[in-house]
Amino acid sequence: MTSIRSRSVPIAIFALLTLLPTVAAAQREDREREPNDTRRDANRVSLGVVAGEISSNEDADYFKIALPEFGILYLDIEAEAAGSPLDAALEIYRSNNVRIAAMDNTDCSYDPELVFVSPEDGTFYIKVFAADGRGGEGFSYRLHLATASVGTEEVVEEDLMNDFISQADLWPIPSIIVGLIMSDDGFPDSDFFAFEGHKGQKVVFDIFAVRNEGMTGVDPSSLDGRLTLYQWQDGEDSVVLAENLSANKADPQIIHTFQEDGPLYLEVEDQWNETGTNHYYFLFVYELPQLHEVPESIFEDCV
Ligand SMILES: [Ca+2]
Ligand SMILES: [Ca+2]
Ligand SMILES: [Ca+2]
Ligand SMILES: [Ca+2]
Repeated sequence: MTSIRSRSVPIAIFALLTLLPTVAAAQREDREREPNDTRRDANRVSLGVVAGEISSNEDADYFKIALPEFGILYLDIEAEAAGSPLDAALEIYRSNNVRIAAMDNTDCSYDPELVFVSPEDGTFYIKVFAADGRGGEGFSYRLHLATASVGTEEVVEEDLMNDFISQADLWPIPSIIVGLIMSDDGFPDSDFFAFEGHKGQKVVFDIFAVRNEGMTGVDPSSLDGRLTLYQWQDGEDSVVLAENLSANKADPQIIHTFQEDGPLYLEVEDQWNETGTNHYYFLFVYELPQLHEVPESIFEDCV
């Protein structure tokens, strides 16, 4: 009993830290203030919830938020999950108007969610719009904003024997892995990793490669990455659960909620099958808070 008791204190503190973003999100709810169709008219927001509506086909809603360098911002749109007909999409811009992140759909939902790490201390712009160009009365959404923490600072190198799913090593959640897409024989390179999750755990798999451009002291990577998440058992075919190629030289990212206990397999590759000594990446794998209820029905007929 003594050993369980002595362990329970740090676990309780850890649980509290993990819950903090959710608590902060629940305390504050704002409503968008039109006009906010351009960056210049962006509504200033903070962590919490902003309720809005894409009220016409032409409507776009801009918000702005101040972030510290390397601050993690987790954005989660609740629209389809709440019965709205809106097919929402999210884009993030730096103050110099360069787009640094974009997301349309996640897993089996039209609702986007994304995580990004601010490359500098400053103001960032969030654009919410209809991916299919359809808006109107009732095309409502709630934008949840929270912070997250990776939970480790240890960076571990890939095991180079990882070219096939059967060679994947089991890695913990959280992990920060540094890897290289490179081969000596002219063939494309793939890197496979296995992660043991538990049912209901929401995990982000996030590549940092081209995003390193502009970060101080780091050469940009030439990797135009592709991520694929598989379910697999030895002796069986693998099933694709999620994939992300990223658009326009943005790094790929997958946010996935484990539907059952057990390992899932992640493949990292270059989407043009290019390799080289400058095709390096950092892979961040960590847990996210659950910011709102997700109806079971959304995941019907969905792996
Ligand atoms: Ca609006
Ligand atoms: Ca607007
Ligand atoms: Ca969408
Ligand atoms: Ca490899």
